[in-house]
Amino acid sequence: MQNSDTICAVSSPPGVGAVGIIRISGKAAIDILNTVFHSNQPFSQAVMRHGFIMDGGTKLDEVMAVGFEGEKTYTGEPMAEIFPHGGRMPMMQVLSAVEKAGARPAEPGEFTKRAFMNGKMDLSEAEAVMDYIGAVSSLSAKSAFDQLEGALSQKIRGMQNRLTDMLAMIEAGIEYPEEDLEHDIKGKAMPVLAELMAEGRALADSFESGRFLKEGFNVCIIGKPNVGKSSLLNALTGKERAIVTEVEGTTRDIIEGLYDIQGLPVRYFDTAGIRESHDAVEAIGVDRSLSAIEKADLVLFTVDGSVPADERDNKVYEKIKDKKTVLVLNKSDRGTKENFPDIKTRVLTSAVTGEGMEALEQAIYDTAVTHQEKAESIVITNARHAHCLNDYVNSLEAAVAEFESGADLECVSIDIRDAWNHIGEITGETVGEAIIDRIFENFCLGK
Ligand SMILES: Nc1nc2c(ncn2[C@@H]2O[C@H](COP(=O)(O)OP(=O)(O)O)[C@@H](O)[C@H]2O)c(=O)[nH]1
Ligand SMILES: [Mg+2]
Repeated sequence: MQNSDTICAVSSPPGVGAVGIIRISGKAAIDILNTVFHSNQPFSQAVMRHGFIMDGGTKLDEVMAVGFEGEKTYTGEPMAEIFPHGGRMPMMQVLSAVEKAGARPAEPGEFTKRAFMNGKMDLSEAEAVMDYIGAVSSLSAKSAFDQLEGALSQKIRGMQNRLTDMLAMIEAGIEYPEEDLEHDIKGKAMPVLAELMAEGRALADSFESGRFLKEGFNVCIIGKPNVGKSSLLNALTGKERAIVTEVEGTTRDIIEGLYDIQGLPVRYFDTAGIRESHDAVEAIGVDRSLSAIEKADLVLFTVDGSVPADERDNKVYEKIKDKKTVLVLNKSDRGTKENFPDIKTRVLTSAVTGEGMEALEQAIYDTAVTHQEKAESIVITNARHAHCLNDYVNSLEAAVAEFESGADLECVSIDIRDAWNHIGEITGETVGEAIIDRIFENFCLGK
């Protein structure tokens, strides 16, 4: 499928750089390139040329440029790339010359949308492009790149193929009812259905930790004043972000730090110590701490472990009881007292000597990434995909229930077809235009 119009956009990041990139895609890409770009050497497929961008008789810029005829391009249609000087004016002038020569400005994500429409990549691969660009840690980047390379698509296609085989078998049963194949079919289909369901569930469940790869794992440092929360933030991120003093109520706003534990993006929130405060600013800080608890994926409940817990610690514990919690017994350099025996996951730390920091990081990592998920090589990082997988599992469950209740093979086949379609939405095979548009709208310009 070819689009009738040719699009163009700045593909390098906004702002000033040494060299910029202007991309052109569509039927007229090479003609447009040849109109604006003048070189001593003739055009040659996929060969970078030196030359000048001309607007009529006016030289606008001295650039490198390259053109790709045919369909073996990112978008699956002819493309050209011009590398002007990376300033605002050179880029604007070259872009407007390209537009004057017949290209129209691209919409966000339109290059990748064309790649999808032209069958160069499926929807999950296209979505992975943006995830890869936006990846904040090495694990996020790896999982996005695997998806971009088709790891998820292959897995989905494998599941679909097994469903297709099963459908063929069921249809034979529907077509030749006299042969009484129903019992045989059920016997063969049930174990496969169980297997497919388990795989679907494992994938859907991997979103539990997979979402952290994209959004970051939110870790909130909570405790009464002066237990060493800000010192912990500084020790964990290796930066002096938060002010540390002996004065209670020093931290009044939420201080955030993004950090990487074994490739997992972790966002730490240092908060105001929770206590009753008559100071208006501090009271707002305490309110913010309380709402930060709500959003936290994990709470580091921090106490001064060198002294027994007091009423103020108990009050803090009341607020976080329902959250996933690691108890941090800080100030271990001054000794330790037994505290909060109910909390199983606990780490002794000293923000001053650095003792226990690695153990604390490991405890954080282990809460985010469970063992089962470590074993599952493909991780779902996209809520849309998790949703499709849940629908898929539900349809397979319905198929199993129908087999069990002795329903018509027709009914079973409808559910299996539904399951097929639900995972087809991940690769885009069975997805509607509105969803496709919504996905690409969120892309950046020029991608
Ligand atoms: N001995 C010792 N002092 C600490 C430790 N962590 C923090 N402190 C001190 O405790 C005081 C309060 O620390 P701060 O990080 O501001 O606590 P916050 O109010 O919970 O944020 C400061 O004087 C820190 O130097 C620790 O592990 N050991
Ligand atoms: Mg503080």
